[in-house]
Amino acid sequence: MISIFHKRTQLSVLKTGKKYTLYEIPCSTNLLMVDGDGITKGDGAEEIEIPGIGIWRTLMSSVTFHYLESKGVRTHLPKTAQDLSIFEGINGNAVVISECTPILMEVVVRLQIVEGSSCIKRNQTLVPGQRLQELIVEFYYKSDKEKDPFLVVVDIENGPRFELHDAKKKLGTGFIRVLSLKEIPCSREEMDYIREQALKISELLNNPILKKYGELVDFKLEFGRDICGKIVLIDAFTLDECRFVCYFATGEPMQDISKEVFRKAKKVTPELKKEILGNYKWFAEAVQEAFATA
Ligand code: AIR
Ligand code: ASP
Repeated sequence: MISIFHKRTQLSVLKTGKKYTLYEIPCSTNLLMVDGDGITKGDGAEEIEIPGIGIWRTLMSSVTFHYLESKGVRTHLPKTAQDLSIFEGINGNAVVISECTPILMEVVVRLQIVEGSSCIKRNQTLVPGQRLQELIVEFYYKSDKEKDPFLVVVDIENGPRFELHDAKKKLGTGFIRVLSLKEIPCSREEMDYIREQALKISELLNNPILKKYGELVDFKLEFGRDICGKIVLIDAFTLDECRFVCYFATGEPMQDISKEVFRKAKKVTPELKKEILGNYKWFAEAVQEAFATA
């Protein structure tokens, strides 16, 4: 873990996640979110480090979050611009965020179905290559040890029941358990609001400049509650959270340049790390062109 200083005071760590470390900022309710260059797969089962990837992820995510904010999406970004030069020990791999309580749910939006999409395993009427007229929005319960199960809300007489199902089994055959009252991530109404926000974000991300470079296939979002209890977009938007199939000027077949490259790799080699780093740099620059002035 990196030591970070603000006016000679070492920042204390609030939380360490798989990818980010959150540091407390003295005399502030904001936090510093630092990307530590790790990349994981299999719900944290395998982790490698790619030095420099954090800078590209931070760039693509912060440009996207600023763009979404400017279009009316509430995010974890603080209301006033933050000066990162007051911190020592970071180098383009950190953002200041306002403190939020995460909602333990992953929200996936699908614009297309491709080979490897988990929804094919649950719904065999979906086929790879399919472009969706009506986008699919799905919810998953955030639990590494249960492998982020699929969250299904069933309306029963005395209110909604939140069921967990194995995300990789045909629906109806992979029931795991029902969430207890205190585990329920948010209300039915909040889920509807989150779905609406996810669709709005999808429309904003499907931007003509980005489309020049390739196609956004699907992406994952996370939400949290700010100190006023309002639901805001949190976490990040990077190639770790989406599939993006890029076009090549050379006419080569289209290729998914997202974290899928790491997920599918059988062996980690220096060449693989270089390829992944190159993909992330390329995407950060494309995102910057698409969103920085939009
Ligand atoms: N995702 C889901 N959990 C974690 C992440 N990052 C993202 C994947 C993919 C989308 O959600 O990166 O872009 C759908 O994944 P899947 O495996 O459900 O088809
Ligand atoms: N479940 C996430 C992913 O596949 C993170 C991880 O695997 O650790 O991207």
